[in-house]
Amino acid sequence: MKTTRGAWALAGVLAGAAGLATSYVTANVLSIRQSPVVAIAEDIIRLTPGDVAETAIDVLGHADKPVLIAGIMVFLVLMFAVVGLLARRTWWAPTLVFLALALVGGLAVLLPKGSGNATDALPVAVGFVTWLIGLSVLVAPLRKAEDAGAASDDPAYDGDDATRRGFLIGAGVMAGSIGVLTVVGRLVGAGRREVERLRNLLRLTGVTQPELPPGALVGVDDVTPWMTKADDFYRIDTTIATPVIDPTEWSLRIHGMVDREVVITFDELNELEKTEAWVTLNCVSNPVGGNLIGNAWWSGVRVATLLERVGVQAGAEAVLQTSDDGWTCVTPLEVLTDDRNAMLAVAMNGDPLPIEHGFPVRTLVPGLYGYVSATKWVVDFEVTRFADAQGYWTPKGWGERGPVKMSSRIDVPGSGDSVDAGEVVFAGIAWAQHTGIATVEVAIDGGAWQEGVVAHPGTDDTWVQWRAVADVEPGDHVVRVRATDKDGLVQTGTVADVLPDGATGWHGIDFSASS
Ligand SMILES: Nc1nc2c(c(=O)[nH]1)N[C@H]1C(S)=C(S)[C@@H](COP(=O)(O)O)O[C@H]1N2
Ligand SMILES: [Mo]
Repeated sequence: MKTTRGAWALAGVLAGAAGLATSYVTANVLSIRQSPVVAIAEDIIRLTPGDVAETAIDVLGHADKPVLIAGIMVFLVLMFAVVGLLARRTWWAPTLVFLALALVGGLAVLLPKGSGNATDALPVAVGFVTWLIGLSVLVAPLRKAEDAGAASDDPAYDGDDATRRGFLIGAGVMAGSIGVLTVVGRLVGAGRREVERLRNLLRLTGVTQPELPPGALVGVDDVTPWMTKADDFYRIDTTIATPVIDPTEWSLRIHGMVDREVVITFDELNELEKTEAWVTLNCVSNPVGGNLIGNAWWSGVRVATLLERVGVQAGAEAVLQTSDDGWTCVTPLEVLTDDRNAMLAVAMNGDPLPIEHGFPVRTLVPGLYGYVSATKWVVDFEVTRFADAQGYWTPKGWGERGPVKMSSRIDVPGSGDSVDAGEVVFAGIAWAQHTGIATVEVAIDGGAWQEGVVAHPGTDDTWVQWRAVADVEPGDHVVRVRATDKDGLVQTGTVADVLPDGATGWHGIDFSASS
């Protein structure tokens, strides 16, 4: 033995722990909801079959998550020790193990796609790089000792004292850094934990729980659920560090072309009368058949109420909205003040807005894409003219107005599914917010359009579920869908890209039918 196995294992454990520490700090600095280890724990909980999970909760009570996290840590420490031992022989085996662990972590963070965006994977990337650097730094003296021993005639020779000191110093510095990073990570994360606590304690007035509107369901399993849960709601924003706002410190300033400038606090907003509605929000970047769309029960204060307070001056056309993180958009005054009840939303599906979806206040305008209307973490309204203001996305080539384009999607059968030939049930969703969907048709293999059934939810500001039945011969087929809105406009089959103002074209899927 030139160097002890223990030293190599220790090098692996320390490098591994250092990577966990840097990823933890990164997650907290960016106010990301979960560090990678917590994300893995939550995914395991979510993917655990119900009966197993119930037994675990019976046995462990509320400790189930901490116990799971502790278990993951023990597993990781063992893996890191193995990595250290592997490093004695090769460089690629430890790299592969770290890579595999990083991939699992990255997947765990990005898998629940509702809650995340790409920056959520940054902590994992930082941790991975730390692992590689940490390991190579720590094993360098061990390798030197090993080589020196091999070159020596004395079988007991295990390198000089300087080399051993090198390893001990490296290991000590790394252990100390891990301790410091963990403390820093906790301190940095305290801000978000405190705001989460305040959010849980918040008592909102005039906010009711969502209730399924009669007639909203088309009665097909596997069609997109009527309500999108907050955790499943797509997330799009340009922020790197998620704004974490204490509601007692939040305010909205309304100024510009107004008679009296107003600054409204969260308490004042909370006292005002609420409007509530089912509204479907979608992203201009949603491709045909894509899922950057969600439907929720929103509660908030009408923007019109606040604009009446400030007195909008003649000649004003729009509001330049600014969020806490500096993102901006310009929204036409007419859609902010007409009967569609554009709102400053404080609740989503009956709960205070999730931090990722704009806590404590965001704007919501039925019928407009999010990029020109749905400002999360909104703090400033400047009443202005289109000629005098520009939002974040318009100079980058996106349309100035951004009204939602009618679209429809097939959910059932799934792409590539096999079904029984004969009468096949197709189902999905269609939307034309604030105009409303009248009918939906499907066509098999480019044949005649056949009308389906639309489940009308009693509002035009949401998606609708639809279902259609068509006779299908055995073989491979493609089914397409198109909608018609309540103005009689038929959804165009002309294919347009998402840039500059939303995709068009018919969604189609391939499926096969067997006799
Ligand atoms: N502050 C802020 N608000 C924003 C954005 C943003 O980048 N920053 N993106 C907008 C876009 S493009 C969309 S589609 C919606 C998405 O809202 P969601 O993340 O709650 O689904 O938020 C809008 N509001
Ligand atoms: Mo968007």
